[in-house]
Amino acid sequence: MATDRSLARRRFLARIGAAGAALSLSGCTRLSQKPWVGDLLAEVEKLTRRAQRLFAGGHALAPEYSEADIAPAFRANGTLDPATTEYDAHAASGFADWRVTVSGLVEHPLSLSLAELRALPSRTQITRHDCVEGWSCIGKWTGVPLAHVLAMGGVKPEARYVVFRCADNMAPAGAPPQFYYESLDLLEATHPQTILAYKMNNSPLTIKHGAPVRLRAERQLGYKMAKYINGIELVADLSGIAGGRGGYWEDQGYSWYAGI
Ligand SMILES: Nc1nc2c(c(=O)[nH]1)N[C@H]1C(S)=C(S)[C@@H](COP(=O)(O)O)O[C@H]1N2
Ligand SMILES: [Mo]
Repeated sequence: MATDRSLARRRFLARIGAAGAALSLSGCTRLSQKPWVGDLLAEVEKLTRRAQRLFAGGHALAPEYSEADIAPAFRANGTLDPATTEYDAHAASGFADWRVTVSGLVEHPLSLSLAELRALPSRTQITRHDCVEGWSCIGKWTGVPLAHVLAMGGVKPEARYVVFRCADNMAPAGAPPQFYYESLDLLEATHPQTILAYKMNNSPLTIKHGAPVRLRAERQLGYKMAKYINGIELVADLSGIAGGRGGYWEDQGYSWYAGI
C-alpha cells in the first residue's frame, strides 16, 4: 500500500510538475510550506476536521478578497481539456446541450441545463485556490450555491455524501474509462461558498478551468474542486464508487478530507 501510494504521488508530481515553471509571471503564489501535504495529513485528518469544525464553526466562511487581488493569469492544473468525442461536441456547440444530473438519494431527480443553472440564484466570490502541490491563485467565481440545487432535488435523510461526476477520463489509452470524481459530505456541500461555478472572472469558464460547470468549495484544497461536472449523486456511503475512497486522487492515496 505504501508503495502504491508513493508511486501514485510520483505520477501525480510528474503529471502536474511540467506546468510549474511560468508561475512567477502568473500572479499566483508558491507556498513555501505545506504542513497539510502527504501522509501527515492522513494521520491528522480526523483531528483537523474536528478542530476546524470546532473552532471555525460548521459554516465559517473562507477569506474573500478584493478585485485588486485577482491573479492576472490563474494557473490551470490537472486535466486541461477532456478531449473526448462527446466533450468536443459539447464544446463545439457552446455547451448548449450540457446537462448536470442530480440523482441518487433525492426525492426529485433533476437534469439541469446551463441555462437553467444560470437562471437560479447566484453567488460571486473572490477566493484563494490552494493546490496540494504548493501553489495558490486568487480568482473570482460565480455560480449557483450547491445547497440550492440540493434543496431542489430534496435530499433524502439517509444521504450523507455528494458525489461529483466529471467528463474527463483519467485512464490510460486502451484501459477501461475512469472518470475524475470527487465527493463532499453534506456539511461542506451546503456551505454558502460551495457553488457550482459557471463563470470565472466574469466570463464563462474556459475549458482548462472546467467548462462549462465546476465545483468551488472554498475551504478545501484544489483537488476537491471537480471540473467538467455532468453528474451529482447523493449517496449514503462512498465505498461502492470507483476505488471507494471518495475521489480520483483519494483513490491514489490522497486524503478525503482536504480542509485548509
Ligand atoms: N475533472 C477534474 N477536476 C479537477 C482536476 C482534474 O484533473 N479533473 N484537477 C484538480 C486539481 S488538482 C486542481 S488544483 C484544480 C485546478 O483547477 P484549475 O485548473 O481551474 O486551476 O482542479 C481540480 N479539479
Ligand atoms: Mo491541485
